[in-house]
Amino acid sequence: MKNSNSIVAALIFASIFSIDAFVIPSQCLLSSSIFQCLVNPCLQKTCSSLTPACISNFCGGCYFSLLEENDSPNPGNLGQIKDTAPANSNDYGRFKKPLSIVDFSWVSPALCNFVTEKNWHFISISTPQYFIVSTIINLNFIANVFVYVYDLTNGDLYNYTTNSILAVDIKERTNSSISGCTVFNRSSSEYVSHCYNQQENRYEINVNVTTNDNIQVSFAFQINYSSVNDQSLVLLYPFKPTQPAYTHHLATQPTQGTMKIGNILPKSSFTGLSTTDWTLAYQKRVTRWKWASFSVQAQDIKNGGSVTIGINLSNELYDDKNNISMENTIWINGEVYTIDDFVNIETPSEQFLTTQPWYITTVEDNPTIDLQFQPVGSHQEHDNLVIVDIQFVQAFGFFNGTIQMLGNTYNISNGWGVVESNYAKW
Ligand SMILES: *[C@@H]1O[C@H](CO)[C@@H](O)[C@H](O)[C@H]1NC(C)=O
Ligand SMILES: *[C@@H]1O[C@H](CO)[C@@H](O)[C@H](O)[C@H]1NC(C)=O
Ligand SMILES: *[C@@H]1O[C@H](CO)[C@@H](O)[C@H](O)[C@H]1NC(C)=O
Ligand SMILES: *[C@@H]1O[C@H](CO)[C@@H](O)[C@H](O)[C@H]1NC(C)=O
Ligand SMILES: *[C@@H]1O[C@H](CO)[C@@H](O)[C@H](O)[C@H]1NC(C)=O
Ligand SMILES: *[C@@H]1O[C@H](CO)[C@@H](O)[C@H](O)[C@H]1NC(C)=O
Ligand SMILES: *[C@@H]1O[C@H](CO)[C@@H](O)[C@H](O)[C@H]1NC(C)=O
Ligand SMILES: *[C@@H]1O[C@H](CO)[C@@H](O)[C@H](O)[C@H]1NC(C)=O
Ligand SMILES: CC(=O)N[C@H]1CO[C@H](CO)[C@@H](O)[C@@H]1O
Repeated sequence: MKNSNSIVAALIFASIFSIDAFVIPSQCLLSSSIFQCLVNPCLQKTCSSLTPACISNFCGGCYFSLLEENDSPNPGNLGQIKDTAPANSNDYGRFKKPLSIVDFSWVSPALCNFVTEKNWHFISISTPQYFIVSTIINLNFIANVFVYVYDLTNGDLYNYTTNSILAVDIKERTNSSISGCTVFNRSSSEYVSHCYNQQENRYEINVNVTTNDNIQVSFAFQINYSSVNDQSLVLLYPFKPTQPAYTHHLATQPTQGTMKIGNILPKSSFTGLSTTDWTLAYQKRVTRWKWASFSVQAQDIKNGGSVTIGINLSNELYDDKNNISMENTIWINGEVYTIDDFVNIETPSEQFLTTQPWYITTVEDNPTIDLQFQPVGSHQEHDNLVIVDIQFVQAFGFFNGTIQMLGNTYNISNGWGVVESNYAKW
């Protein structure tokens, strides 16, 4: 993203909220230049309940600190996963069913939520030949969209990535993961649309984009998912009592659709397994996380036969006070299980994140996880912008190893998925 764009975004953003005239800071510790802001980017006046530590900072740019600088302590364990949906949008806990409307207006007025809510919709589809990712991240003041398609048979990668200042190209926003659409639409040949069709019980993913190498990629996939019959992980997690995050994860859901890649692949049909994540969260000032996910057909070593296995394992972001992630989840033949033990995600050193193996292991048994992830490619965003500092690395590749659980041992061999290592300062 270009810096000038973000400055424009910061200025428009500040003026939308009709903020006070700015104050020249008394000192600039980190930067030699004082940036000439037209308005005070600090939102203290407008959203005081949410911005206890709002600081205007003009050192090198129009900075504004939306939320507290200090990390608050992690909450206690959120308890057993419940078979139901949350009762409402502040019923913190873990659930197998999603909410039909995620409504954070109890936290603060919509105007304040506009700048602090982050909506993230990630979808991955693995077919025998292709590994496909489609993601829409909407921060309201900016949106980031990326799509990539990796051909497992020859290593070709089709990559599309873009930003939309003030999210002007986000034409529809959902209230939940099980209704309506999130639509990025710049033109009839540049759109990414993620919808949930309640009549048909499926997600409908429609994409038409031109890759960085000028190849037109279009696909339409349906991901079967019944919010009544299928099990998912829904986590309503308090960063603080008044700073919620809602996230709805699915893995191993069957998917089918068609894809066309320029002159390379005529429109063809595919079936596969998918992994999805729909998140609406209040941004913390600083977030870090590590994450691993896949959906695969695995082999049951003891009993023979094949089972579907999905994982969503993370570290740091949604931890409880014992550093156990509240969203560590495993799906075995569609049944969801939470993992209430520490899962170690051991990354290679920074410069080898996207080339060398990652190791994912548990210390306790049941499950005993012993997985190795070999990166093959990556999607990276390194933005050090006026308003945000994002170091985002999503590597895709294959997992192999074993998972022992409930007396069975499952062999994961060449299971395609992704890992992430992130640092973001908003
Ligand atoms: C979201 O929820 C609000 C309040 O319940 C409602 O007014 C609005 O129409 C919903 N929007 C969508 C896109 O469903
Ligand atoms: C994108 O917008 C155009 C016109 O603005 C419309 O014709 C088209 O149907 C939209 N596509 C999607 C996928 O929403
Ligand atoms: C995608 O965009 C291209 C280029 O404009 C167009 O030819 C094609 O019909 C579009 N495909 C779909 C499925 O909308
Ligand atoms: C998804 O559901 C539809 C309708 O029930 C079914 O016809 C289709 O085979 C399912 N797809 C997969 C990949 O299981
Ligand atoms: C949790 O992790 C932090 C940071 O690594 C560490 O300082 C703390 O001691 C850990 N707490 C527990 C209960 O293990
Ligand atoms: C796609 O291209 C963007 C911009 O060049 C880059 O930041 C990103 O890492 C690429 N993604 C993949 C999967 O290669
Ligand atoms: C798992 O991957 C590693 C590294 O890519 C490889 O050395 C090992 O042989 C693989 N194991 C299996 C069972 O495929
Ligand atoms: C797991 O499956 C792979 C591929 O089928 C095989 O090479 C490997 O020996 C199996 N590992 C175990 C522990 O059975
Ligand atoms: C697919 C999926 O479930 N992904 C989520 C798992 O956990 C990480 C870490 O918080 C989320 O960022 C993923 O989106």
